[in-house]
Amino acid sequence: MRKPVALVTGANGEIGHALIHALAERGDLAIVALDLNPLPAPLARLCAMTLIGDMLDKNLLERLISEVAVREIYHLAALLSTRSEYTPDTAHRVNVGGTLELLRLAVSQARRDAIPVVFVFPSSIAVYGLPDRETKARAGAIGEGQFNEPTTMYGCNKLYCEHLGRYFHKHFGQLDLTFQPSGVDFRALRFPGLISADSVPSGGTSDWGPELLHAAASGNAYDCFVAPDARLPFMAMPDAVRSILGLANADPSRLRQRVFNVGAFSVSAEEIRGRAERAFPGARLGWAKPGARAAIVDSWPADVDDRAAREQWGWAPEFGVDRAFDEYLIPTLRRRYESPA
Ligand code: AKB
Repeated sequence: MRKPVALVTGANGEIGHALIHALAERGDLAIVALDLNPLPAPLARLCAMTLIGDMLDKNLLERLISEVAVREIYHLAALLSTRSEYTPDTAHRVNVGGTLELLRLAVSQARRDAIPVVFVFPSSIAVYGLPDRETKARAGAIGEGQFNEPTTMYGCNKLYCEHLGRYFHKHFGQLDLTFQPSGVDFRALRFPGLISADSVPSGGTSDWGPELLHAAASGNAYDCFVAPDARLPFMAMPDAVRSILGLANADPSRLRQRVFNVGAFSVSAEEIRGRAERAFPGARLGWAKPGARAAIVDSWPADVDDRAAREQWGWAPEFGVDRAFDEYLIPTLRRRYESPA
């Protein structure tokens, strides 16, 4: 009998690390981690199997479902927005090609055992494209159906993969006109910028939030690449992981859509800087001249309307802005940089 598992791609990223801990704590499925790079040993010990390789490698994926029964897929692997602008072809290949391979794997797996596979896809506020700062200021918290005109390759990739997921959720291969269900239970979250006290992201455009905070805590100088009044929705990493598992575990009969905004709090760069300076006096924080990355931030919403997630699967963040900074980020960063591991 093949062991039932949860597959985590991009396991070595910031969400991957936090999610593996949470899945291990949940404890109902063994974990298979897939990444291009080896996991740190303590994390690898929480997994039944760690695969070092490329999700575009068909042989690797075929071998995987011959050895284990994949019941849940957390497809975290992606090139983030700034990195994708430097290498758009690679971004498309990895972000879209990788998702397509994983969706195919989910169909094969579901058909093989006649058991649905839950496919959780972290999408992003990058799917939105607001035309200018004035519209952004006026729009406030925007709903899933608004401004779906991404300005970045990454945003296009995420929006298209949401559509792919919806397509696979319904059926796969409709030319025979039988509309056989694919067995893929696709569920996506549109994440705001994420802030972890344990890691600094790389390659993203919302990175100014976490970069500024980590720099202040570690005593490094930092010039923020967005204007002081630039505003984004953000979420603390523990809430991000809770939202992933909340959606994965949601009662399918209550879900009326496949893609959900998830929000926590909305802050400006000036507000994050103020909080960082109060917590870490002597922090050396300044402003760089806003450039292309700032323009991307200007095209993303200031806040998201997540009523659908709240109503359909009970989403509620535990960390509003005060709690996120005062009870999670600042104390954890203090411990981390005062006594480095
Ligand atoms: C990025 O900045 O690319 C990501 C995102 C908002 O999806 N953090």
